[in-house]
Amino acid sequence: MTVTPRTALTIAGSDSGGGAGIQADLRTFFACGVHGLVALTAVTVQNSLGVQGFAEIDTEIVTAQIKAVAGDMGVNAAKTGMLATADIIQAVAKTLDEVHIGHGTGVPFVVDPVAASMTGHALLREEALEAIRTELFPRATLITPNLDEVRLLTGIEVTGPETQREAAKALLEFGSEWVLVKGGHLEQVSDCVDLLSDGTRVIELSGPRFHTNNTHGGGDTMASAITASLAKGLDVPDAVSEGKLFIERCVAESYPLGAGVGPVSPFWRLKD
Ligand code: PXL
Repeated sequence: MTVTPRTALTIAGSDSGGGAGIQADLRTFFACGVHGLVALTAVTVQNSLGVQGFAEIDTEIVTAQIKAVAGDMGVNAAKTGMLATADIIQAVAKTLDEVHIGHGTGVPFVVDPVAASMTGHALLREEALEAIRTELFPRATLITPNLDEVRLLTGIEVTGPETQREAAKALLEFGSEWVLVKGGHLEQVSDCVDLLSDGTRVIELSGPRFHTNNTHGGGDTMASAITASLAKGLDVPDAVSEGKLFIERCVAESYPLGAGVGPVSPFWRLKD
């Protein structure tokens, strides 16, 4: 009989362009060998040029999706991406407690604090940022902000290693177990250095910077690859190292699609 794979749940929005959101999460989970489960939070209308709009899903439907899959299939790790509104965030937090997912439950939970698309379109109503800090971060095993999200969440402008450490420290005060401050948007630095910390350990992960315009879905793909590794039982430092190696190949093998920003791609994993 075939062995049932581990499961990973994404609580996130749909990208009609297929490069970010749940589409990135599901193809990453698949490429990493875990079964993807979904609680859809919003439907975006977008292509390579940007987001034209979105509609959120009824809060009760979001939480019912989580309960339906957690109760029957079991969740080995979960992540959040686009959550759209403070109501959805509050309801998701309450439901995660009910189904025993998150910090202290034994089921790792990754929060990717998605606030805007790369093209600068808001994917989160403004009042919802506070809910991410107060409702989700204390329940998170790991949070994975990029530098724009760091600025929105803490007011800290990361310009180099020192401010990156300062930001990690400030973010941990919101209560997550670990923080990964991604340095990918620090364009003046030749390497791409991410900083992982739990307050005691500070781990620098350095990798090559790829010069491509096609980076759509990069943040989602990295967070999903980390979540997949956590679902397989890796600890946070190992899962993040694996996730970084994974996203590097995905960026190296990204492709043009449409007139704007093309997607990163986990296809290489299927070819190898
Ligand atoms: O990459 C962040 C992101 C997450 N979720 C959805 C998105 C995007 C970026 O465009 O569209 C649905």
